[in-house]
Amino acid sequence: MITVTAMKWAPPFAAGQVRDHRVRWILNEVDWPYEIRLVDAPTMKSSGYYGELQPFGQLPVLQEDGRPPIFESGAIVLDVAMRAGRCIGAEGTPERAAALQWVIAGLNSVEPTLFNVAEVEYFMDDDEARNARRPLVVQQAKERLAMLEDARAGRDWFVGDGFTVADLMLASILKTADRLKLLDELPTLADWHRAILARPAHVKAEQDQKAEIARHTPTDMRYDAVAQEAAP
Ligand SMILES: N[C@@H](CCC(=O)N[C@@H](CS)C(=O)NCC(=O)O)C(=O)O
Repeated sequence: MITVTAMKWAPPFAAGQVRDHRVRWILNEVDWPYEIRLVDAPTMKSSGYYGELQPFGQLPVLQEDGRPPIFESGAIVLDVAMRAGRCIGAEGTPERAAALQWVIAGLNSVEPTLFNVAEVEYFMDDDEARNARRPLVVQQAKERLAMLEDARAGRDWFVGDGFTVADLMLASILKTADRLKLLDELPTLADWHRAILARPAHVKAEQDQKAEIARHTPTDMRYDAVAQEAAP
């Protein structure tokens, strides 16, 4: 049986976007059954977790009987797709290379620009510093998204004639852009995004994650226990 770690609770802006949704999504696409292991903050920061499952004390991690655990949402998505032989083009083909390329491009060239904006909007307390940084990071993110849309060139899929992990990863990453209103000036990219997210495999992944988060509260994450441990 496959088990995927997920958070007991996440803040409202993150519900549906915590990265285990990518893993649930690809598992739903390839129709592999899995269970969710909900974890709290002290568990993620425990030596048993970062020592054996995820060296940075984060999630998601995919555990499977008879195999070493695997972390990094991108790596897990690629591993599942390759082993299932679905959504990733055949081994050795240009489609496989292009699918890998777009997954890495999403994680390495698109997502960081969106995080810069997210940091400004969600995590900076100093209003003056926030207002000073905002124009630059918003402009950089918008430029990168416009280039992404140019590269898609009106096609329904980033690779070949059907859905691949390239579409999955880019659509997953663009959830942050959508939430930050960065797709408003790119209506055709926004249309593509909506169409990819309407896939039943994604709808179920997102609904399941949101439902688990809604069943819990910040207290269930036990952040206080982590703070106590870290105190001098
Ligand atoms: N590059 C990693 C990032 C993992 C990550 O940032 N996970 C977040 C949830 S989306 C997390 O575990 N946050 C809790 C923490 O860092 O303590 C991946 O894609 O798997």
